[in-house]
Amino acid sequence: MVSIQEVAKHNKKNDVWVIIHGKAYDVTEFLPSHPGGTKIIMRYAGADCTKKFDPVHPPDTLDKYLPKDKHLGEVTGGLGIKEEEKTIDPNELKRLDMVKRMPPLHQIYNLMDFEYVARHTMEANGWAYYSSGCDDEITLRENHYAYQRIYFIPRILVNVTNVDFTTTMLGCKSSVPFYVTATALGKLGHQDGEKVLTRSCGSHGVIQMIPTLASCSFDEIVDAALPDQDQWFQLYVNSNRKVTEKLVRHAEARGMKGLFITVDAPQLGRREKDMRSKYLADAAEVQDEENDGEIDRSQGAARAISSFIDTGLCWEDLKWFRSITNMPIVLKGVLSTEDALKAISCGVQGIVLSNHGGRQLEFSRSGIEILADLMPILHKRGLTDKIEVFVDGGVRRATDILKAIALGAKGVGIGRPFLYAMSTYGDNGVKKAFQILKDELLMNMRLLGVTSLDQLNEDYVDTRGLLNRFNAGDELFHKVYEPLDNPKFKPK
Ligand code: PPY
Repeated sequence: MVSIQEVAKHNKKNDVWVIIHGKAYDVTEFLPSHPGGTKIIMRYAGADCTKKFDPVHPPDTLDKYLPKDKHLGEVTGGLGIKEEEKTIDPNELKRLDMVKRMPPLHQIYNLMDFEYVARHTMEANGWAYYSSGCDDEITLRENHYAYQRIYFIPRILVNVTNVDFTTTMLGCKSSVPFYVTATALGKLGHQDGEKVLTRSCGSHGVIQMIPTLASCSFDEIVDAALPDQDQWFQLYVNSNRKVTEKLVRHAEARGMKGLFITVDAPQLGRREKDMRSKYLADAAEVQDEENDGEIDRSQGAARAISSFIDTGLCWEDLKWFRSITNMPIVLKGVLSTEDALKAISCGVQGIVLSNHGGRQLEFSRSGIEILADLMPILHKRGLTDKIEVFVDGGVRRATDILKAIALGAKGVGIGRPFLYAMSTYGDNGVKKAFQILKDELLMNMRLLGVTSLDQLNEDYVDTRGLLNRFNAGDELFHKVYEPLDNPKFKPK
């Protein structure tokens, strides 16, 4: 046991204690190696940092990374919450008011509606982190627009009384041809983080891809699943390959049915909404830095934790991955036909045509556009059976999913919309999002004149407009899309 008064005394760089969930920790020696930098810890030196700590650290972090003798025990004498902000920002007051007046769930009709509510009710940092794209967000918007340049060529007079949209992806049965793709830091949106997605997937027969950078620990997420619920694991390759190997072996031991190696993020893209929001939130800190000349400006939530990712990852490493796991290996982030063909020749089981939700390389093409290029080549070379092709980015409607399936995708990854459903209405929100997509799938398959997904092919879509990249003028999208901001002038 240690008193709160005692903890408060340890607030200097050479002697730092913090309180997390009512327990004190000596982080002095750990300070220089904190992936998020020293500044953020120093802001909470001698005080409670639970609220800042939780969204970005799985609960087993302290046990894993801080030696036992630095765990100082229960704190007595009060909660120790440092007074953070003296005046509440008017935007925050407006947000809190809107939280109280959230539309009831029955008024949510489509996935954009969740995004609209999220934009107005999520905490600023969480919204900025989830919604951010890279640079000018041209790619982020293009991902969505690209689907609007494809039109359907339906068939009539087909008996569509019974429609079946179940499918199999990487050998896993799924109730739908989409999966919840990996997105980091679930606790920025909901206190239960990724477990909300797990539970909802369980109740709807949807596959979840568990992110390396989840807010919950990997085991917590697996434990939240039903016994027969299939999950995949998304991997950020750590430069310390021992750490990577341990993660992969553990994932396999815990029953993961696919290993999705992220290959498009040797360095994190520049997400300026995230950076700017962080900048504003930490304005006081930056001010201090300007005064003492120590420049360590916040880079946003994402860049703060990305330093471990191996910039040296390359094609040769795939043999090593094959030697340490029997899980199907999928490369997530393929953006060219050339790399897709290379992936096949390396013997991986799948690829995801993805530009990381428009968060990495600006002006990378949308997954759906690359799919339309790639599949005819695979057909011509007789390679379609060699690999499962997935696509993600910009999907908001079942029509988007059906276009991808018609063009040869095995399944479609959806990320942000489920985060927004989770952040606004929790489990019920995510379940409703699944149900909306299921209803849309049923209706649109009937209207297309197909009763199962394998009947769809490229003859059902007109892609002639696909390469005319232009802004399709989608009204709902423009209402939820938050334009990039400019710097703020100092207050008078
Ligand atoms: C992303 O933000 O796009 C991610 O994929 C997660 C992430 C977060 C922080 C560092 C690296 C990747």
